[in-house]
Amino acid sequence: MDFIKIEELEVYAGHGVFSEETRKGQMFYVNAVLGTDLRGAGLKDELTLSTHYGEVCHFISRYLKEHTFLLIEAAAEHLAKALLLDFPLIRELTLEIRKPHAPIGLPLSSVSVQIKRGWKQVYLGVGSNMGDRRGYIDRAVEGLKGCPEIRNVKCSGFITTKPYGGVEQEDFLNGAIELETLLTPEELLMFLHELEKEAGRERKVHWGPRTLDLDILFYQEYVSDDPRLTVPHPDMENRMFVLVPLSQLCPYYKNPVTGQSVKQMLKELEKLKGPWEGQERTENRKTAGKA
Ligand code: A4P
Ligand code: MG
Repeated sequence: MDFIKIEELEVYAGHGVFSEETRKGQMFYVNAVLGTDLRGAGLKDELTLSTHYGEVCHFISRYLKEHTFLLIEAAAEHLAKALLLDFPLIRELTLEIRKPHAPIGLPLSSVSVQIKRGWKQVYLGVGSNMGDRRGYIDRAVEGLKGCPEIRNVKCSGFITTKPYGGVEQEDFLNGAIELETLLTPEELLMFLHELEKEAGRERKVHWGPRTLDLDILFYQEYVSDDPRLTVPHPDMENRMFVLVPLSQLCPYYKNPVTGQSVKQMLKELEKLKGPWEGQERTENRKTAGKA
């Protein structure tokens, strides 16, 4: 990752918990480190391949003057999101807002907040085994694409699979989805639950039939063993219905816990269960949903 650094940008604005602060305003100083790829712009000497730091500075200044926040925490959070949404080549940023004249009634050289935010690479597993399976999945994909804090949504092919886990039920349609998001893992899970709810998902039987199931398989390098959100998905190495579509999207992506790539996991599983080809068919996108 390369960086563009903006140091001590002065902005006169009105953020603070005291009415005096919003009325009179005061000077704020902004530091920003923009994580991006500068190779193309560097080689070609071409501004359109980079992020115009002048535009970023004017954006920051305008944003902090046009909005009013009680807390510099909120100013930083909202400004970081706005920058990441408006300047697509910025993958991550560290943003500091400094307030040297904070009215705390004591001598103080400065107070500041610093946050780091960015687009995270995520892989989801998706499955359905009730009703119009492909329709439920397609609507979920549209739902993901419609979320402003999600971008670059890409789907694997979809495959028909026998139910895994011992519950007698209809065959599944399974796939994998790649996306980038500004949502935290917990926020993303909540959003996925909303999409499942919109698909009329009812939670009656664990591992039972469902109109739509969306699981977080990988969330960049994030690792959590909390049962409410276990990431990477703990059982993926035993699931053909996860590894086959996932290997279409990211064969060399490594599980941050085991260090095994998706391709290696699939190879190990195929050693145990036999090769995927010939067990169940890879579903053609045109016929998907009609089964
Ligand atoms: N949860 C924890 N970690 C995660 C995560 N990484 N992603 C929690 C999503 N959710 C996660 O899930 C139960 C709880 O798991 C959630 O509330 C969440 O907080 P659920 O979706 O309500 O219930 P579930 O899906 O029945 O349970 P579970 O354990 O998530 O099952 P799986 O792993 O989703 O497996 N066979 C085939 N062929 N194809 C399938 O798609 N799916 C399952 C369900 C079983 N057999 C299958 C398939
Ligand atoms: Mg689930």
